[in-house]
This record gives sequence, structure tokens and C-alpha cells, in this order.
Amino acid sequence: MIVRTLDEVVGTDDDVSAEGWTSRRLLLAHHGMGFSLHDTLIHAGAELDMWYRHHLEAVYCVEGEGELECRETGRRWPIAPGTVYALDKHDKHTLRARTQLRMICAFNPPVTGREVHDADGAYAPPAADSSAAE
Ligand code: 9YT
Repeated sequence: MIVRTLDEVVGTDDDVSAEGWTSRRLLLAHHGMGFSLHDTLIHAGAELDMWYRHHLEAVYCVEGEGELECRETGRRWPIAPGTVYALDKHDKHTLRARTQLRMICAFNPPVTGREVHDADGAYAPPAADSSAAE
């Protein structure tokens, strides 16, 4: 059994920041669960264009207010505590944080470490098996 707390992650290599977000990576590929689990803060005012070409992601909002837009259809949804979205089709999307958002995120395949977004808003595929979620 694995037991970790957010306090044990904050300030370590598993606490990863980039422009507009901070991702506290509670479970990573090396934990062997088949997914990674992140407690992510989207900073107030951030507008993030993302496209996880190599991963599936589910995102559950537990704090804050914002908006999600599908860049393929233009459809928009309010984001508030209790809302989950799942990028089941590697959807190109934009997330806007009106206030700081706290999001619980799961990635399949799991993030391996300190990934940050590339120019397309994607994370690189895992080195060993890049075909799992493409
Ligand atoms: C909600 C979202 O996708 N934010 C970007 C950071 C990423 N989810 C992560 O690594 O936690």
C-alpha cells in the first residue's frame, strides 16, 4: 500500500510549476498504478491552451470558478466545484481560471516526473511505450 500526503509532496521534485499552474504529483508512473494523480492549482487569471495528444486526462474541480472551452467545437462549460471533465478524445481545449482553481487530475498513461507542456500544450509520451493512449 502507498500512503502519501500533500504536505510530503509540496516543495519536492514532485511539485512542478509552469506558467499559470502548479501541479503537486501525488502518484506518478513509478508508483505502478497505471495512472498518475495530481492535485493541481490553476492560478487566478490563467488561460491555458492544452492538447494532450499522448495522454487521456480526467479533471475534477474541487475549488474555484472558471471556464472550459473545446477548441474543436467552440463549446464552453462553466467549471466549479463538483464538475469533472474527461479528455477522452485527446481534445484540444482551453481552461480559464476566473479565480484560482484546484483540480484533481488523473493521467493515463501516467506522467513520469516533471513534465511541463510543449508548444502544443502536450506532455511528451512516456519513453517506454508511447502508443498506450494515442
Ligand atoms: C487542469 C490541467 O490540465 N492543468 C495543467 C496541469 C496538468 N493537469 C498537471 O500536470 O497537473
